[in-house]
Amino acid sequence: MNEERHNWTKEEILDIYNLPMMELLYKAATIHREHHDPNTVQVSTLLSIKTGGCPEDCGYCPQAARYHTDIEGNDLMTVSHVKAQALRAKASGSSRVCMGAAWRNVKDGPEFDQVLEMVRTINKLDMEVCCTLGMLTENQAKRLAEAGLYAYNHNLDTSEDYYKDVISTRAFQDRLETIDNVRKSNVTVCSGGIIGMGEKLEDRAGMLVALATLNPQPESVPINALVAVEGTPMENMEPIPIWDMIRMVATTRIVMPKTQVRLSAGRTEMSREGQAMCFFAGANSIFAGDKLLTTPNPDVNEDMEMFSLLGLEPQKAFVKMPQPKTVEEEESQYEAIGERPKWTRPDHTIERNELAKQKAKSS
Ligand code: SAM
Ligand code: DTB
Ligand code: SF4
Repeated sequence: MNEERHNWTKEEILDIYNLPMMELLYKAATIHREHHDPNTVQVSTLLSIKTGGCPEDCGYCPQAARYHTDIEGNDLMTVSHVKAQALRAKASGSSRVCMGAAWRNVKDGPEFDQVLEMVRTINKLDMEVCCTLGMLTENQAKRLAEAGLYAYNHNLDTSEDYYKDVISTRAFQDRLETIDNVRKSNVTVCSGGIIGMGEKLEDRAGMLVALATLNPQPESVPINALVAVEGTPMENMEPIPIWDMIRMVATTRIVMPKTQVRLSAGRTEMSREGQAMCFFAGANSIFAGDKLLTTPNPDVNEDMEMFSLLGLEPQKAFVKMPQPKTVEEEESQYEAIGERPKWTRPDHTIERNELAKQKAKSS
């Protein structure tokens, strides 16, 4: 069994990334099967609760106020609008809702209170709820946790070296600090990045080092292909070949065996065969719905058709099956519940609380 390792080096990760393709796929698919059900994919719906007008200068982002893009900005959505959208998402097979706001950071006040109410509302629908709201303090992370937040998305986006070329209004270290604040609450961490922004392979490996050496590793890692939006500084970036996405997904799977690897932005440009290779290489989540935050995404019916073609099933929310360690254990679970067990990420909350207790005892 390949367990979580936190001492990965850039050289080791580059060696994995550059393996002959068949070798890489075999290795990644083998590790994938040790920790996950290869026929289950989590479906998460994105909801842009506050669009556009962001003061930051992220070079890839259509929501930065300083770029002249075609997006329609709006104020913070109402709780009832969010509830209606979440119900629609649930009805179409999503088990998770991820709410995004074009904010630099969260500010305490009525808007944050409204977001907390959205979290409570979605939680009551028995769906996993995730937010991506920019930088957070420890106290804000705790308040989100109390409201029932399941995950917080905060991407590193690229390597520390390349970060300065992409964003100047904040530093890589700021991102790590927010991730740390999330970790101090019981909320799970979702953090990944974007490929196709003109970065070198070393930057892709550098980003994976930064993620894989977090202890514990993020429960979820989205891998986005840049959506080059007119009006942003990256509007003329060449699209990446699908092989880069497959290599990136496979490498992520190998260095973060238990993590949920999300095949994120850029799927409208990928064939079904290409996406199937990504699932084989260890991707086990997608964002569904015809829009990501502001850019197009495949229609949910198209995705469900692809799932049925590939024999994939959407993962249920909060499935808490103990992870079988042996074939015998898997067989006995199978007999007990009469269907294939749905493997899920082990709950690190319990592990973390236990570790904290032990630490407190020994000090
Ligand atoms: N403002 C918050 C922040 O930056 O953390 C949350 C929203 S922001 C839009 C969430 C993530 O979307 C970014 O970190 C980036 O990885 C991704 N993203 C934004 N624009 C993108 C694009 N054009 N192509 C691919 N991914 C993009
Ligand atoms: C992530 O890594 N990708 C999603 C989600 N987390 C928030 C966002 C993708 C945004 C793509 C550009 C847009 O639609 O505005
Ligand atoms: Fe703002 Fe987030 Fe877009 Fe950067 S990625 S401009 S912080 S919305």
